[in-house]
Amino acid sequence: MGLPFQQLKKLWLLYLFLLFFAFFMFALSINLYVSSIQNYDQEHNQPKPAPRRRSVFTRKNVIAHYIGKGDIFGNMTADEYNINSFNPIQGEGAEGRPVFIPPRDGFRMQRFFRLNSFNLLASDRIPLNRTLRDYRIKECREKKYSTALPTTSVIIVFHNEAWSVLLRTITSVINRTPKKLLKEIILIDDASDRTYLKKPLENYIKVLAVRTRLLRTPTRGGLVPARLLGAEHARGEVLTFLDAHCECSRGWLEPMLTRIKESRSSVVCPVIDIISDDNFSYTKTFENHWGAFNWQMSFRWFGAERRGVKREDPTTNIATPAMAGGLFAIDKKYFFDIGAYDRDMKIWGGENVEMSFRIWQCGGTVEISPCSHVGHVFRSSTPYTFPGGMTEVLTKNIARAAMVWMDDWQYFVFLYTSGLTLSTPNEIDVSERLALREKLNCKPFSWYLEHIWPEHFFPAPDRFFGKIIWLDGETESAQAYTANMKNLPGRLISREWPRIFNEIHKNSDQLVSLLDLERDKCLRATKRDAPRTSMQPVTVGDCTAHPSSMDMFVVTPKGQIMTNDNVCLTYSEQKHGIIKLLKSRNATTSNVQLTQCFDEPKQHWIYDMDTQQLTHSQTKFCLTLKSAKSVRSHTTEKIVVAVECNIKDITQKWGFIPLPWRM
Ligand code: UD2
Ligand code: MN
Repeated sequence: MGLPFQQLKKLWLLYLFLLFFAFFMFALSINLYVSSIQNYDQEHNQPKPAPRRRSVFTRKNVIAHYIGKGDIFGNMTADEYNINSFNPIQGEGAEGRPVFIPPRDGFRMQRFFRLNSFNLLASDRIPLNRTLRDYRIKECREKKYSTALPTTSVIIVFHNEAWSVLLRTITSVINRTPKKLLKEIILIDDASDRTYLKKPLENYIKVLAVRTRLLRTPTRGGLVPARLLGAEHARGEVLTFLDAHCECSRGWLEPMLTRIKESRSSVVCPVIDIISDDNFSYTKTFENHWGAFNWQMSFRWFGAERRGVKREDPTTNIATPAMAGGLFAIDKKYFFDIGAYDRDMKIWGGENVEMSFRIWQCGGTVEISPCSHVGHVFRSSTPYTFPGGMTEVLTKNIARAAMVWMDDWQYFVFLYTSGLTLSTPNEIDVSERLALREKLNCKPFSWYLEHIWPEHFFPAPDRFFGKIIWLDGETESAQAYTANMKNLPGRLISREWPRIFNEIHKNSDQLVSLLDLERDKCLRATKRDAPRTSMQPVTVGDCTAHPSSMDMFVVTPKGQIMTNDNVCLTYSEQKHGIIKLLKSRNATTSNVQLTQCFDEPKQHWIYDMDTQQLTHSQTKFCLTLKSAKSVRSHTTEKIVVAVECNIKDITQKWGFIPLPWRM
């Protein structure tokens, strides 16, 4: 006889509750751990997924799995990470669909996640030749490509890559590339220690339908020396580089080769689609995007609509100031002529920015082909070791790029990138690369900013860069600031930014010396992370010693007040009706927000050196500091809003303190 129904129900509920509780605690601990390492990652160049049509940056769910190199699941044994557990199930992941791991394997899934910072169990269930949808836009699908295209060597470097992921990359290349164009595949093993990457891999590639060679670096040097080794051995006319965790989709290669045939100094990247690190689903990325980098020289994606670029033909390439780095095709001869790679860049990072500067400044172009789609597994952390230390290696690579290509702007990098200082250059020798720049007769960095990335958010000689302080009328520096500015000859014709910048620059030493970090209050972002797709209000708080970027701003001659990551001070009208009602309960709501820059009047501001008011150009409202009660936290918060101007109002007075950024 079984238990009575009521009792069974209770037991069942208890069981459900316990299950839920255990899951909740688990998720919580993961979440705490993740947020503790996320800050680190954010500063360290982790390329974020490329933009989709709607906001994608914030959507990535990183809660339900383990990230990083911790020990909460115990150390993995060599037996565990050497095992090749590839066990494909027919139809899994077909058409780029996600894979779900049965609950009984949940623990194993978490445990093996950390090996590669992606869900290995999911990948191991997907056949190597899984099908993908056709992700190209109609115009691209209909396009006819010449059959007389140059041949290519596909070069894939890897360090301890997972078997199923590496081989799916290779299989997708073989299956979706016309044989005539694919000269060979070159794999470069960057000193991996996984046993399945030794003899088993050698045997596997022997029988492939396309000639595949495996080279090994003598010691772990990182992706640059590994790619150089591959390039030196390549026999194709074009080099096509891929990361070891990609899937090429239909028609991926022809558009890139077509463009290179047409213009051999064009370096072409595919649209990088997103293969989920969680479930290996393949998600198409919105074509209309381009890449650049932020104040820490980390690569960033931006939407093309912000560039005001209207393309008549949606199949034409999009020029991009920077490439993500992993996936691109380049004419082989041009690759060597233009200086290949900076061989002294170690392990990971910086080489993509260096190459982008070099190509553009020395006469080439970097482009994204909207017709070429390749998926890549974006990860939230780096799974492998960083011999020499992550920060040291990465910042040194960045420093090398800055010293060779950025002219005056290199000091900005040394001053405001954590891990670098003004004395860093003394430890670095880039003479060979400077000689290359000389030989190739390359253009200056100012040209690059002006012509290739005119909407950049870096300081420039015709811009203001520094802190915006609140002149509360009481602190000594506020009074001194006012006194100083009153004596400036230009103040009566002061509503034009170029003149204001001029006055500020002329008096910069004096103004800098007025800044009292202990007592002054600075206009600043409320959150550490730049709002790349959403908005965040601004506040006034303690000024920070740099290199914090929370209270550093660039002002352009048009009156855009920009900060790191392409974020601008924006006037946005309050919503009406129910939304307004709901929002008004939250004190941090304001009609002034930091949000993505686009060249529109609602992001233009005017300053009056006489009245020290900062005015929104359209509404003529003044930037004002307000105290408001937060309903949520029951505390008084300071927020910055835009309201009617009042010349006597002390909460509307602002001053500009320039910061040094070049020598
Ligand atoms: C991005 C690029 C990557 C590279 C990097 C900056 C994309 C999709 N990826 O980071 O190609 O430009 O930015 O450096 O644009 N590897 C080695 N040896 C090492 C370290 C890495 O061979 O010591 C391999 C690794 O196995 C992989 C490739 O280099 O195949 C790129 O590394 P990643 O996938 O960790 O870089 P990712 O995608 O985060
Ligand atoms: Mn990668």
